[in-house]
Amino acid sequence: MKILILGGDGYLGWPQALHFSNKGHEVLIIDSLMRRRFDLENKFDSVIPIESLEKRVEVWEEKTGRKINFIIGDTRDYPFLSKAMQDFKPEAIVHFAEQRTAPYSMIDREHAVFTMDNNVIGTLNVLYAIKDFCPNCHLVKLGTMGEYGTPNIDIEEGFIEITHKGRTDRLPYPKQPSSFYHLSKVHDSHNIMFACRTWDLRATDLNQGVVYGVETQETQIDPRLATRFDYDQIYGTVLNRFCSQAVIGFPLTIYGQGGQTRGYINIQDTMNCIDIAVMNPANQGEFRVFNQFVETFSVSQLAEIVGRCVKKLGLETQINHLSNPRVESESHYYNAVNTSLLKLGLHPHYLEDTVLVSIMKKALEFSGRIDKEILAPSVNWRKTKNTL
Ligand code: NAD
Ligand code: USQ
Repeated sequence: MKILILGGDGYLGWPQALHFSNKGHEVLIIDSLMRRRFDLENKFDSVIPIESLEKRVEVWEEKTGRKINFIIGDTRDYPFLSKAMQDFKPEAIVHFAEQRTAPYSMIDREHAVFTMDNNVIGTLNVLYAIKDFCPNCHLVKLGTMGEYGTPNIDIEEGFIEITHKGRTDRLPYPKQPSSFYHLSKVHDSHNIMFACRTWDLRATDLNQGVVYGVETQETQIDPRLATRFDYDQIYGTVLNRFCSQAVIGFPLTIYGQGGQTRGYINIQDTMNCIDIAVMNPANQGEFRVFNQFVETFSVSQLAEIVGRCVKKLGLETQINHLSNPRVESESHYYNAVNTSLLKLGLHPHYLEDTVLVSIMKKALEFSGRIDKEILAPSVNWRKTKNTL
């Protein structure tokens, strides 16, 4: 199958490209490298050293004999995107190419505007390019569980059946996101649903939970194939951050009470879920939503597990309840459905102690690269101007 990976130089896009290439698919990566530019501009870096995209594909070919092509370009550049689509003619597009953090989108007006422009306009261009050049191509789009927020009722997969004044309909599940980043995903979902209904396109919106872990079957083939391991206050997700903090003895940064509960997924399961979505495409005209996570934890539970596991490496850690820089519920009901991917054959990897210890061992190996200065959160949701 011809698979286009948008955002294929990122944390998830790179191992996903390897995953599909390893299975014999023809893979093309498009990436604007905005993520690497952000690190260079702000002196942030991945805990695990990562190679340039050019080197990555070179090593992949050297190790496996398989070729992955790439083009540096931005989804917002429509002439560029449409040419790439016409030349490659993908049968599936996996779309990771967005500004993907909540704190980034809340730094100030400029970062909020960039997030909306990059994500919403980029995705709109992808929809136009599919309609104009390959209308049968299946779009697999990375959304987020954060689109739903934390309602006081069960979270369904994309849609909810509502009876109102005696009449019943299946409607999009109400969205109550908690950052401009998460809102950009809501806007994307609406645009994609509209395009499927109006132009008969087909798409799967994967509402993914927080991802943790750094190794997949393919990245383990050679250290130069490693994917990024973010731990900083902007791009680091909570469990990867706690692992990095624990191995350098930095008190774990729980924001507020720590009752914030989210869905979590191991990076290897992300690869498998996306594989399942691509191999079982939506029908023409169908807009499908899968909730992509395998288990839920509160932040406090994660801190407790990390504290227990780091002891197995002979280390101790403390917990620090910081004043919450975000505006979010710190104690709430959370029960989300995630059965679609399981029904299609997902065999989940759960957060066992051995898994966490192996992530921490990786962080320990490169602990000299962890900069304490970029661990503490400095983006406050209540302010319109924040400095990093
Ligand atoms: P990442 O920032 O590591 O990777 C995204 C890649 O897309 C980067 O390489 C970046 O340079 C590229 N990119 C961004 N905007 C682009 C544009 N306009 N044109 C071309 N390339 C562009 O992020 P990630 O963690 O790999 O996340 C990938 C996707 O998965 C995102 O859409 C994110 O919202 C979603 N997601 C991630 C997580 C997580 O925990 N990491 C959880 C749920 C959903
Ligand atoms: N948190 C802490 N301490 C920290 C970091 C985070 O307590 O040091 C808390 C946050 O306040 C939040 C929770 O942990 O309540 C999760 O935060 P996060 O930064 O790990 O995740 P989030 O901001 O939601 O974003 C991440 C990814 C994003 C993806 C989302 C999935 O960056 O791309 O969309 O996870 S979800 O959370 O399901 O929306």
